[in-house]
Amino acid sequence: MKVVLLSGGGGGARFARGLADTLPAGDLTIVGNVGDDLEILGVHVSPDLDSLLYTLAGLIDDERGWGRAGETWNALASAGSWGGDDWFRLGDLDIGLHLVRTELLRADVPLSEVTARLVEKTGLSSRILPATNDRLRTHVHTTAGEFPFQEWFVRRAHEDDVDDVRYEGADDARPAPGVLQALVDAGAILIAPSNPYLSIGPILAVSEIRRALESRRARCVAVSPLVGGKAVSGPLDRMLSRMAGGTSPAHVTDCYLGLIDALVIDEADAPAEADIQLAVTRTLMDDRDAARRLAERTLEVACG
Ligand code: FO1
Repeated sequence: MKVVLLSGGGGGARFARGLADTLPAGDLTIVGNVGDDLEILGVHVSPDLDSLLYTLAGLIDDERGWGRAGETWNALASAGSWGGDDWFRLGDLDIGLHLVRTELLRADVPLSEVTARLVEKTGLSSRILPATNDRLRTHVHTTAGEFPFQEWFVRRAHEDDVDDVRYEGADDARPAPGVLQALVDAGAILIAPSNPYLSIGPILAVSEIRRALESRRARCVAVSPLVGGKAVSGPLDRMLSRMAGGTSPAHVTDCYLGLIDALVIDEADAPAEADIQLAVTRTLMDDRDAARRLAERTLEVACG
């Protein structure tokens, strides 16, 4: 069965690895967020696509949750000493990938083709597609002003409370080649346990992707990124409380109104009743086996 996963980095990437460990080779297509992308020190960085690539290829630093295992930071320290930006930490191993991507993009190779070439180099059988090849950037409106995503998330350590999120360029963005066809061909569509505002929001802000989900024939199942009403990592619980009024499963499903048929939630979040099908399981992916079990359970729910 062909499966499409909409995903950010981090938890989404770990869930993607669980799916890849479960599904037959070639059955998984991942549509990745590009709203976090940035240009820094002359290179184009696609953090979520890279977390997916590194995690699936076994290259990720599992503890940090982003970047390469065994990383060193000499180039960054040197750039910093010459007055360059060093708040966004690019490691020596990581920079190699950004150099290759940036060179190809400057030669007008679209991001989807660049990503396909990088995936091919790892020998992975899953497909990773950027949601769009067009420029789409997440900005957050906070109590301290409006910031491009990484300026707020990394540079300001996501300390300022968020009132709103804007996806610059979304109105004109078209789905990357292969995205709509993958959604039509899918036997199941899954939404990773990623931040609905910051990771999945930019994907759904591409109107043709949202419309494809609204008119889906396959079931669509999301996995809640909350455990006991708390984000496993990152600012989601604070954002949901402030922007949606709470951190229950209903507050998560409200982010996906009309787009999902079921939500997989953690045992710690089970409510007495709900408007939508809720499947309860253990969602914490503390190791690769736990991610595979969550993927298996989510696929069962998707198959009805
Ligand atoms: N996250 C940080 O918290 N600090 C960093 O300096 C940082 C650098 C970085 C470099 C490459 C990359 O692929 C990811 C990186 N991340 C860093 C993670 C990233 O900012 C976020 O986790 C994602 O954008 C959210 O999914």
